[in-house]
Amino acid sequence: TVHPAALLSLPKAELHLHIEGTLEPELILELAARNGITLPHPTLEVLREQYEFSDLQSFLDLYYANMAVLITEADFADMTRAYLARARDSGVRHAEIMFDPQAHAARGIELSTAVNGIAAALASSEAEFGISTVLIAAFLRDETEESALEVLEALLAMRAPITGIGLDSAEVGHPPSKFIRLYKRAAEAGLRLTAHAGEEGPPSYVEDALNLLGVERIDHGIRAVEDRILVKRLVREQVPLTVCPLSNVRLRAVDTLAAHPLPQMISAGLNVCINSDDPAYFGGYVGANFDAMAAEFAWDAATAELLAGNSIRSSFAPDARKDALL
Ligand code: ES4
Ligand code: ZN
Repeated sequence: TVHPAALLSLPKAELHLHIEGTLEPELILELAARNGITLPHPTLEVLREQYEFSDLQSFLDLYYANMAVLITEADFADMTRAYLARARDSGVRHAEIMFDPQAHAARGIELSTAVNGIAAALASSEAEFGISTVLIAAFLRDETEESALEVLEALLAMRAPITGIGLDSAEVGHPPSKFIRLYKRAAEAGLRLTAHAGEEGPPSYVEDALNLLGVERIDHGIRAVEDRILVKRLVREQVPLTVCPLSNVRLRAVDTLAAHPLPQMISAGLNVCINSDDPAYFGGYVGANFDAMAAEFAWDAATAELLAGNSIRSSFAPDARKDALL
Protein backbone atom coordinates (compact mmCIF):
# COMPACT_ATOMS: atom_id res chain seq x y z
CA THR A 1 0.00 0.00 0.00
CA VAL A 2 1.21 3.48 -0.88
CA HIS A 3 2.46 5.57 2.07
CA PRO A 4 0.35 8.66 3.01
CA ALA A 5 3.44 10.91 2.70
CA ALA A 6 3.98 9.69 -0.86
CA LEU A 7 0.33 10.49 -1.66
CA LEU A 8 0.74 14.01 -0.28
CA SER A 9 3.82 14.82 -2.34
CA LEU A 10 2.20 13.77 -5.66
CA PRO A 11 1.40 16.93 -7.65
CA LYS A 12 -2.37 17.07 -8.06
CA ALA A 13 -5.04 19.19 -9.64
CA GLU A 14 -8.38 19.69 -7.92
CA LEU A 15 -11.07 20.00 -10.58
CA HIS A 16 -14.27 19.70 -8.54
CA LEU A 17 -14.46 22.16 -5.68
CA HIS A 18 -17.20 24.54 -4.57
CA ILE A 19 -15.52 27.45 -2.81
CA GLU A 20 -18.61 28.02 -0.63
CA GLY A 21 -18.22 24.42 0.50
CA THR A 22 -14.83 25.22 2.01
CA LEU A 23 -16.34 27.43 4.74
CA GLU A 24 -15.22 25.67 7.91
CA PRO A 25 -17.51 25.98 10.97
CA GLU A 26 -14.92 28.15 12.77
CA LEU A 27 -14.78 30.60 9.84
CA ILE A 28 -18.60 30.65 9.59
CA LEU A 29 -18.82 31.80 13.21
CA GLU A 30 -15.95 34.29 12.79
CA LEU A 31 -17.58 35.88 9.71
CA ALA A 32 -21.00 35.91 11.41
CA ALA A 33 -19.51 37.83 14.34
CA ARG A 34 -17.60 40.20 12.04
CA ASN A 35 -20.76 40.99 10.05
CA GLY A 36 -23.21 41.06 12.97
CA ILE A 37 -25.22 38.14 11.62
CA THR A 38 -27.28 35.86 13.86
CA LEU A 39 -27.15 32.27 12.62
CA PRO A 40 -29.81 29.62 13.25
CA HIS A 41 -27.00 27.45 14.70
CA PRO A 42 -25.07 29.95 16.81
CA THR A 43 -22.39 27.80 18.49
CA LEU A 44 -19.70 25.49 17.10
CA GLU A 45 -21.26 22.56 18.90
CA VAL A 46 -24.79 23.13 17.58
CA LEU A 47 -23.48 23.99 14.10
CA ARG A 48 -21.42 20.79 13.94
CA GLU A 49 -24.49 18.73 14.87
CA GLN A 50 -26.07 19.80 11.56
CA TYR A 51 -23.47 17.99 9.44
CA GLU A 52 -25.21 14.66 9.22
CA PHE A 53 -26.79 14.44 5.80
CA SER A 54 -29.33 12.01 4.34
CA ASP A 55 -29.04 13.08 0.70
CA LEU A 56 -27.92 15.95 -1.54
CA GLN A 57 -30.83 18.25 -0.62
CA SER A 58 -30.28 17.95 3.14
CA PHE A 59 -26.70 19.12 2.57
CA LEU A 60 -27.69 21.92 0.18
CA ASP A 61 -30.07 23.36 2.79
CA LEU A 62 -27.20 23.87 5.26
CA TYR A 63 -24.73 24.93 2.55
CA TYR A 64 -27.02 27.73 1.34
CA ALA A 65 -27.92 28.80 4.91
CA ASN A 66 -24.27 29.11 5.94
CA MET A 67 -23.48 31.34 2.94
CA ALA A 68 -25.36 34.12 4.76
CA VAL A 69 -22.10 35.04 6.52
CA LEU A 70 -20.41 36.04 3.22
CA ILE A 71 -21.04 39.79 2.87
CA THR A 72 -17.88 41.68 1.84
CA GLU A 73 -15.09 41.15 -0.68
CA ALA A 74 -12.80 40.44 2.27
CA ASP A 75 -15.11 37.61 3.39
CA PHE A 76 -14.88 35.95 -0.03
CA ALA A 77 -11.11 36.52 -0.15
CA ASP A 78 -10.54 35.11 3.34
CA MET A 79 -12.60 32.00 2.53
CA THR A 80 -10.65 31.47 -0.70
CA ARG A 81 -7.24 31.92 0.97
CA ALA A 82 -8.18 29.46 3.70
CA TYR A 83 -9.03 26.89 1.00
CA LEU A 84 -5.79 27.48 -0.91
CA ALA A 85 -3.72 26.96 2.25
CA ARG A 86 -5.45 23.64 2.97
CA ALA A 87 -5.27 22.55 -0.67
CA ARG A 88 -1.54 23.23 -0.68
CA ASP A 89 -1.24 20.99 2.39
CA SER A 90 -2.93 18.24 0.31
CA GLY A 91 -0.39 18.55 -2.51
CA VAL A 92 -2.75 20.46 -4.83
CA ARG A 93 -0.74 22.46 -7.41
CA HIS A 94 -3.62 23.53 -9.65
CA ALA A 95 -7.20 24.26 -8.54
CA GLU A 96 -10.36 24.81 -10.61
CA ILE A 97 -12.71 26.62 -8.29
CA MET A 98 -16.47 26.81 -8.74
CA PHE A 99 -18.61 29.48 -7.13
CA ASP A 100 -22.40 29.94 -7.12
CA PRO A 101 -23.09 33.50 -8.33
CA GLN A 102 -26.89 33.09 -8.26
CA ALA A 103 -26.85 32.00 -4.63
CA HIS A 104 -25.16 35.27 -3.63
CA ALA A 105 -27.28 37.46 -5.93
CA ALA A 106 -30.40 35.93 -4.35
CA ARG A 107 -29.17 37.20 -0.95
CA GLY A 108 -28.70 40.72 -2.27
CA ILE A 109 -24.93 40.47 -2.62
CA GLU A 110 -23.54 42.25 -5.70
CA LEU A 111 -22.01 39.86 -8.22
CA SER A 112 -18.86 42.02 -8.22
CA THR A 113 -18.44 41.48 -4.45
CA ALA A 114 -18.21 37.71 -4.85
CA VAL A 115 -16.15 37.84 -8.04
CA ASN A 116 -13.68 40.49 -6.87
CA GLY A 117 -13.22 38.90 -3.45
CA ILE A 118 -12.48 35.44 -4.85
CA ALA A 119 -10.37 36.88 -7.68
CA ALA A 120 -8.26 38.90 -5.23
CA ALA A 121 -7.23 35.72 -3.42
CA LEU A 122 -6.62 33.84 -6.69
CA ALA A 123 -4.41 36.63 -8.04
CA SER A 124 -1.68 35.84 -5.50
CA SER A 125 -2.26 32.06 -5.34
CA GLU A 126 0.72 30.96 -7.45
CA ALA A 127 3.12 33.20 -5.54
CA GLU A 128 1.64 32.53 -2.09
CA PHE A 129 0.65 28.86 -2.31
CA GLY A 130 2.27 27.50 -5.49
CA ILE A 131 -1.23 26.78 -6.83
CA SER A 132 -2.32 27.92 -10.29
CA THR A 133 -6.07 28.49 -10.47
CA VAL A 134 -9.08 28.67 -12.75
CA LEU A 135 -12.44 30.17 -11.76
CA ILE A 136 -15.68 28.50 -12.89
CA ALA A 137 -19.16 30.03 -12.52
CA ALA A 138 -21.59 27.28 -11.54
CA PHE A 139 -25.29 27.72 -12.26
CA LEU A 140 -28.09 26.39 -10.09
CA ARG A 141 -30.05 23.77 -12.00
CA ASP A 142 -33.07 24.13 -9.69
CA GLU A 143 -33.38 27.76 -10.86
CA THR A 144 -34.60 28.79 -14.33
CA GLU A 145 -32.42 28.96 -17.43
CA GLU A 146 -33.45 32.64 -17.77
CA SER A 147 -31.91 33.38 -14.38
CA ALA A 148 -28.69 31.60 -15.37
CA LEU A 149 -28.52 33.47 -18.69
CA GLU A 150 -29.00 36.83 -16.96
CA VAL A 151 -26.18 36.12 -14.52
CA LEU A 152 -23.90 34.81 -17.27
CA GLU A 153 -24.47 37.99 -19.31
CA ALA A 154 -23.68 40.10 -16.24
CA LEU A 155 -20.45 38.15 -15.63
CA LEU A 156 -19.44 38.60 -19.29
CA ALA A 157 -20.32 42.32 -19.21
CA MET A 158 -18.15 42.91 -16.13
CA ARG A 159 -15.32 40.86 -17.68
CA ALA A 160 -15.28 38.51 -14.69
CA PRO A 161 -12.11 36.37 -14.79
CA ILE A 162 -13.96 33.10 -15.38
CA THR A 163 -12.60 30.28 -17.55
CA GLY A 164 -15.70 28.14 -17.65
CA ILE A 165 -19.19 27.35 -16.44
CA GLY A 166 -20.63 24.48 -14.45
CA LEU A 167 -24.08 23.26 -13.40
CA ASP A 168 -24.78 22.25 -9.80
CA SER A 169 -27.38 22.05 -6.99
CA ALA A 170 -30.38 19.67 -6.89
CA GLU A 171 -29.95 17.28 -9.83
CA VAL A 172 -33.00 15.02 -10.03
CA GLY A 173 -35.83 16.65 -11.99
CA HIS A 174 -33.48 19.26 -13.49
CA PRO A 175 -31.96 17.53 -16.53
CA PRO A 176 -29.30 19.00 -18.82
CA SER A 177 -31.95 19.65 -21.51
CA LYS A 178 -33.14 22.60 -19.39
CA PHE A 179 -29.86 24.47 -20.05
CA ILE A 180 -29.15 24.09 -23.77
CA ARG A 181 -29.25 27.85 -24.47
CA LEU A 182 -27.01 28.62 -21.46
CA TYR A 183 -24.28 26.26 -22.66
CA LYS A 184 -24.58 27.49 -26.24
CA ARG A 185 -24.05 31.08 -25.07
CA ALA A 186 -21.11 30.11 -22.86
CA ALA A 187 -19.46 28.21 -25.72
CA GLU A 188 -19.91 31.25 -28.00
CA ALA A 189 -18.19 33.36 -25.36
CA GLY A 190 -15.19 30.99 -25.44
CA LEU A 191 -15.82 29.46 -22.02
CA ARG A 192 -14.90 25.89 -21.05
CA LEU A 193 -17.84 23.63 -20.15
CA THR A 194 -18.47 21.21 -17.32
CA ALA A 195 -21.62 20.02 -15.50
CA HIS A 196 -22.58 17.88 -12.53
CA ALA A 197 -24.28 14.71 -13.78
CA GLY A 198 -24.85 11.20 -12.49
CA GLU A 199 -24.37 12.10 -8.81
CA GLU A 200 -27.99 11.43 -7.76
CA GLY A 201 -29.36 11.67 -11.28
CA PRO A 202 -29.54 8.79 -13.79
CA PRO A 203 -26.89 7.83 -16.39
CA SER A 204 -29.04 9.49 -19.08
CA TYR A 205 -28.15 12.88 -17.52
CA VAL A 206 -24.46 12.11 -18.16
CA GLU A 207 -25.23 11.26 -21.78
CA ASP A 208 -27.41 14.38 -22.19
CA ALA A 209 -24.74 16.65 -20.67
CA LEU A 210 -22.35 15.41 -23.39
CA ASN A 211 -24.83 15.37 -26.27
CA LEU A 212 -26.99 18.42 -25.53
CA LEU A 213 -24.63 20.73 -23.62
CA GLY A 214 -21.30 19.78 -25.20
CA VAL A 215 -19.52 19.53 -21.86
CA GLU A 216 -15.83 18.57 -21.85
CA ARG A 217 -15.96 17.10 -18.37
CA ILE A 218 -18.52 15.48 -16.06
CA ASP A 219 -18.60 16.34 -12.36
CA HIS A 220 -19.24 13.12 -10.36
CA GLY A 221 -20.56 10.77 -13.08
CA ILE A 222 -20.53 7.79 -10.72
CA ARG A 223 -23.93 6.54 -11.82
CA ALA A 224 -22.55 6.13 -15.36
CA VAL A 225 -21.40 2.66 -14.25
CA GLU A 226 -25.05 1.55 -14.40
CA ASP A 227 -25.00 1.85 -18.21
CA ARG A 228 -22.57 -0.44 -20.02
CA ILE A 229 -22.90 1.33 -23.37
CA LEU A 230 -22.32 4.73 -21.77
CA VAL A 231 -19.20 3.44 -20.00
CA LYS A 232 -17.81 2.25 -23.34
CA ARG A 233 -18.31 5.69 -24.81
CA LEU A 234 -16.78 7.50 -21.81
CA VAL A 235 -13.75 5.19 -22.04
CA ARG A 236 -13.41 5.64 -25.80
CA GLU A 237 -13.64 9.44 -25.54
CA GLN A 238 -11.67 9.56 -22.26
CA VAL A 239 -14.19 12.02 -20.82
CA PRO A 240 -12.85 13.23 -17.48
CA LEU A 241 -15.04 12.30 -14.49
CA THR A 242 -14.31 14.36 -11.36
CA VAL A 243 -15.13 11.85 -8.64
CA CYS A 244 -15.58 12.91 -4.98
CA PRO A 245 -15.45 9.79 -2.74
CA LEU A 246 -16.01 11.31 0.72
CA SER A 247 -18.83 13.48 -0.66
CA ASN A 248 -20.55 10.42 -2.14
CA VAL A 249 -20.45 8.62 1.22
CA ARG A 250 -21.63 11.61 3.25
CA LEU A 251 -24.52 12.34 0.85
CA ARG A 252 -25.36 8.64 0.66
CA ALA A 253 -24.88 8.40 -3.10
CA VAL A 254 -22.94 5.27 -2.10
CA ASP A 255 -23.54 3.18 1.04
CA THR A 256 -19.93 2.96 2.23
CA LEU A 257 -16.44 3.81 1.02
CA ALA A 258 -15.88 0.08 0.44
CA ALA A 259 -18.86 0.07 -1.94
CA HIS A 260 -17.58 3.07 -3.92
CA PRO A 261 -17.44 2.35 -7.70
CA LEU A 262 -14.09 4.14 -8.22
CA PRO A 263 -11.97 0.94 -8.34
CA GLN A 264 -14.39 -0.51 -10.91
CA MET A 265 -14.21 2.76 -12.88
CA ILE A 266 -10.40 2.64 -12.90
CA SER A 267 -10.42 -0.99 -14.08
CA ALA A 268 -12.83 -0.11 -16.88
CA GLY A 269 -10.33 2.45 -18.19
CA LEU A 270 -12.39 5.55 -17.37
CA ASN A 271 -10.56 8.87 -17.00
CA VAL A 272 -11.24 9.46 -13.30
CA CYS A 273 -9.68 11.75 -10.73
CA ILE A 274 -10.20 12.46 -7.02
CA ASN A 275 -11.67 15.69 -5.67
CA SER A 276 -13.08 17.06 -2.43
CA ASP A 277 -16.33 18.79 -3.63
CA ASP A 278 -17.28 20.58 -0.37
CA PRO A 279 -14.41 19.63 1.94
CA ALA A 280 -15.61 21.56 5.01
CA TYR A 281 -18.83 19.54 4.92
CA PHE A 282 -17.70 16.08 3.86
CA GLY A 283 -14.79 15.25 6.13
CA GLY A 284 -11.70 16.41 4.32
CA TYR A 285 -9.69 17.95 1.54
CA VAL A 286 -8.09 16.19 -1.45
CA GLY A 287 -5.40 14.57 0.70
CA ALA A 288 -8.00 13.01 3.00
CA ASN A 289 -9.93 11.70 -0.02
CA PHE A 290 -6.76 10.09 -1.43
CA ASP A 291 -5.80 8.68 1.99
CA ALA A 292 -9.21 7.17 2.63
CA MET A 293 -9.40 5.48 -0.79
CA ALA A 294 -5.78 4.29 -0.76
CA ALA A 295 -6.32 2.71 2.67
CA GLU A 296 -9.71 1.20 1.81
CA PHE A 297 -8.52 -0.38 -1.44
CA ALA A 298 -4.83 -0.94 -0.59
CA TRP A 299 -3.70 1.10 -3.59
CA ASP A 300 -0.13 0.89 -4.82
CA ALA A 301 1.88 3.93 -5.88
CA ALA A 302 1.05 3.40 -9.56
CA THR A 303 -2.70 3.76 -8.91
CA ALA A 304 -2.21 6.98 -6.96
CA GLU A 305 0.10 8.31 -9.69
CA LEU A 306 -2.47 7.47 -12.40
CA LEU A 307 -5.22 9.37 -10.57
CA ALA A 308 -3.02 12.40 -9.82
CA GLY A 309 -1.84 12.42 -13.46
CA ASN A 310 -5.44 12.21 -14.71
CA SER A 311 -6.35 15.26 -12.63
CA ILE A 312 -3.61 17.34 -14.22
CA ARG A 313 -4.23 16.08 -17.77
CA SER A 314 -8.00 16.74 -17.41
CA SER A 315 -7.58 20.30 -16.15
CA PHE A 316 -8.23 23.52 -18.06
CA ALA A 317 -4.66 24.66 -17.27
CA PRO A 318 -2.44 25.82 -20.16
CA ASP A 319 -0.33 23.01 -21.67
CA ALA A 320 2.88 24.54 -20.31
CA ARG A 321 1.49 24.37 -16.77
CA LYS A 322 0.35 20.77 -17.26
CA ASP A 323 3.79 19.81 -18.55
CA ALA A 324 5.43 21.45 -15.54
CA LEU A 325 3.26 19.43 -13.15
CA LEU A 326 3.33 16.04 -14.92
C1 ES4 B 1 -22.77 20.33 -4.48
CL1 ES4 B 1 -22.01 17.82 -3.77
C2 ES4 B 1 -22.89 18.95 -4.73
N1 ES4 B 1 -23.74 18.51 -5.67
C3 ES4 B 1 -24.47 19.40 -6.36
N2 ES4 B 1 -24.39 20.72 -6.17
C4 ES4 B 1 -23.54 21.18 -5.24
N3 ES4 B 1 -23.26 22.43 -4.84
C5 ES4 B 1 -22.35 22.35 -3.87
N4 ES4 B 1 -22.03 21.08 -3.64
ZN1 ZN C 1 -20.02 19.30 -6.67
